[in-house]
Amino acid sequence: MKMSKGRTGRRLLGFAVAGVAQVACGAAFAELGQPAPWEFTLQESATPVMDDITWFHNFLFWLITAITLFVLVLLVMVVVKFNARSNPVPSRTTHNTLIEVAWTLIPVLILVGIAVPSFRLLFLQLDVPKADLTVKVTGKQWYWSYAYPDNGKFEFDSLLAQDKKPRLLGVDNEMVVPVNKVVRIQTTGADVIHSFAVPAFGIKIDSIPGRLNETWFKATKLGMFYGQCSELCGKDHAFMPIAVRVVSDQEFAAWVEGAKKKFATAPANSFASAGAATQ
Ligand SMILES: [Cu+2]
Repeated sequence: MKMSKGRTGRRLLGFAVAGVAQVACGAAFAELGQPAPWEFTLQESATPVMDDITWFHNFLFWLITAITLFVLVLLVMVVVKFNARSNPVPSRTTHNTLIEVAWTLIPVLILVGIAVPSFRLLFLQLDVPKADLTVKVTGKQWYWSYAYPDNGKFEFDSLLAQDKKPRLLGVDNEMVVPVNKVVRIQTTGADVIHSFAVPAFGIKIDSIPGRLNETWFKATKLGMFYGQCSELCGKDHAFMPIAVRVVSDQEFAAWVEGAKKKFATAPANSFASAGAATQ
């Protein structure tokens, strides 16, 4: 189907208006701890590590934008000022020491400027501080198991709950952690490689059979935080969400007491013990 120029223009204008409206609404729709419709930014941060990731992402974004615009301006200048019509007798200049030093040195300085916060962030992620509690996360086809070795050695399975909101993110048993406490995550896979990822916490770490990977987070906000398995692990890869509830110290202590009893006898626990038995 052929469109007239006017119609194409109107369509483009329509898309542009819709885009701007979505940009304006994107912030309004953004919800803590979960994705939002038409959201295109990073999820709102809930840990110091994610604060740094967000800062670094924005820093790079503006840097890249400035470099791209600078190169665009240079290209436009070349096209306009130095084409055959406006510049019929080209200069035969081949070297300019000052410019050559500058275009070597300035990119080096820019890369060093990127490297410093980049390495600082890497070390922040990789150096696990003294942990207040450890949660062992086991990825299984296709659900997660959480064990709390510091809090009474109970383990439970967390499966997708079809009836819960948000759709495809709600689970039957959430992982629960206290607010403002350093939580060490130790993760492994029981069958194939999975990946434990919670965007608002800035963590994503592979759960590999036969290995114990380690990461950490310190949630500074109360609420529900969702993530998903982030390594293709089989047919139900998309249906093994991660749900973390961040609560106060008192609520956490109460939850631990309840969980010890609930998961000592819960039938769902057979999944966890079945996984352990086959290892
Ligand atoms: Cu998986």
